[in-house]
Amino acid sequence: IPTGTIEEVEGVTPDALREQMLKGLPSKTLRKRAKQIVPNDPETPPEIGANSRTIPGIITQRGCTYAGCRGVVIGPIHDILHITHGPVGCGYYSWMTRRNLARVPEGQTNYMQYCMTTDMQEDHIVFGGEKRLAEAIREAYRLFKPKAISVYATCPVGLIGDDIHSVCRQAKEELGINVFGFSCEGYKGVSQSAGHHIANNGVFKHMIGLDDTPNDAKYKINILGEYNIGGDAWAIDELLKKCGITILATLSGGVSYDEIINCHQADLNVVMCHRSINYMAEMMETKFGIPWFKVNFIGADSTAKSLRKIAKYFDDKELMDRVEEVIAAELAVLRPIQAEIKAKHQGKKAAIFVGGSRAHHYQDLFGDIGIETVSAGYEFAHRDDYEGRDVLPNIKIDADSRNIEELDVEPDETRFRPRISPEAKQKLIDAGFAFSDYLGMMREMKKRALVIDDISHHELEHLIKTWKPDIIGSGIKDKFIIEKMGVPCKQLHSYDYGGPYASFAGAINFYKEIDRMLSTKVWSYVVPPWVKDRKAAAPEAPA
Ligand code: CFM
Ligand code: HCA
Repeated sequence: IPTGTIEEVEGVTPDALREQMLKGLPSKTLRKRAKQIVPNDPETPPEIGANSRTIPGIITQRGCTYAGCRGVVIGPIHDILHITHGPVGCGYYSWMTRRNLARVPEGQTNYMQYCMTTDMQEDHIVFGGEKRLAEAIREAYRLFKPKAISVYATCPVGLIGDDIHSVCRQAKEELGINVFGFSCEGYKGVSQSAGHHIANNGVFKHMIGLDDTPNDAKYKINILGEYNIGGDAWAIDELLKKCGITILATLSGGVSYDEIINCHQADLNVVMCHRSINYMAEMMETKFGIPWFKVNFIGADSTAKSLRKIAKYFDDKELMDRVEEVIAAELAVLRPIQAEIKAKHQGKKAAIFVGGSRAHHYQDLFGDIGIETVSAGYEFAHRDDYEGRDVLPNIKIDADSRNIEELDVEPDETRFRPRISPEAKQKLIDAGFAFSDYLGMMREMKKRALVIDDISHHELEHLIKTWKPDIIGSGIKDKFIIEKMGVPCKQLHSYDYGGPYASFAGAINFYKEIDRMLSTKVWSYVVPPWVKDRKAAAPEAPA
């Protein structure tokens, strides 16, 4: 639990800033937003309004269910042929817009650069699109001969009621390959989060456990919730290899279909992004007996902590020693660079608003170089990602679970194999080891830091004007608005073409990048729109 309180920033208390943000909103909107803007308490995280529908008229950064399913969780599997069933726009706008990288060996299949869609026309909306879809699957098979085809329903498909699942079942029979569909219509749920859930269920049902070939490597793990943005998964892979730990599959970054169908052979699942994949971790534990815990490879100390946790789980002296050696060698390179950059930026302040996990993880990385996060929030995470998983039983209505098919998962009697003895597990728990748990963002933020769920542009503008953060971590939808207000914005979704930022090597990249961004003179030339006397505000700016 971090010590200290954020009493005020630039002479303004968190409560006063919150008032400013809420002032003037219509009363219903105000009541709703008031629940979503809360000063933090790390000891007893306050209840926050999360995972509720954005009020129309508020400019949000959120995406849709289709984006969460096709774009985030399944899209990165590079040798599945992904077909978007719908009008051309959804396919087109999900074509390589997320930086999930893949390095595919010569001779192996990579469909990542392709964009496949049924391109529905008015005729199909009126008379139904199932035939069109069946033809598209056949055509795709004829041209590419993929191992698996995956179909994604977009909004109009749900509205007209095409049964994509029966089309997929028939195609599977006809073609003799794995074909499956996702009812991930964009309007389901309140954000991309519903799409994660639908994707997890489908991957579990149609892929996990298909290939039972044993794997006799030592220390076999899966990394869940790591999507290889900017090469993060490669950086983690390299680090774990040095320690002698084998990654069977990374769900779903830089990963192949064959790796996924065999990944239930692992001894352990570690979870990076809890929000997008906690469902999978739970289901694999129930069905196969694979335990899971949360890790974070973003930030030097967090990376070291996560490595030690994995080594401790395996309870093997040789592994523990190797992990310590690797940590020592990596830190010997990292610490001097970190210290030099920290000396320049100690005391600066950041605000971070991203997705469903990075607004938490990146606080550690900024903290490494002395930059404190005074305000943060997720776009679409749920209360457990803020307050900790222990609030789960108290959450009565989970807004998007109403629309999501739940899978009934039971232990698979023939394949269920406890990976760790109950005694060994209990010993770890007694030593403070948290399985199947996530403490959430709030317990790791300072008291009274302002936590803002699904922040709007209006609120962001007040934050910038009043608290004047030195840097903001966010995404493409607000980056240039922020920068036109004179504040550098690091995209923490796409990494602005940079990365990797995970592991020790990635942390060094990040320190240097933030140093460059904060050190350039260009920000002193930018005059925020609310300043009247532009010349006086930036006397040195080129005319
Ligand atoms: Fe998980 Fe992600 Fe994130 Fe996410 Fe995303 Fe992403 Fe993100 Mo963009 S899975 S919740 S739905 S860590 S795409 S790789 S960067 S919003 S914080
Ligand atoms: C998505 C993908 C996204 C968008 C990024 C952004 C990503 O939400 O569909 O808003 O900058 O990481 O690519 O989150």
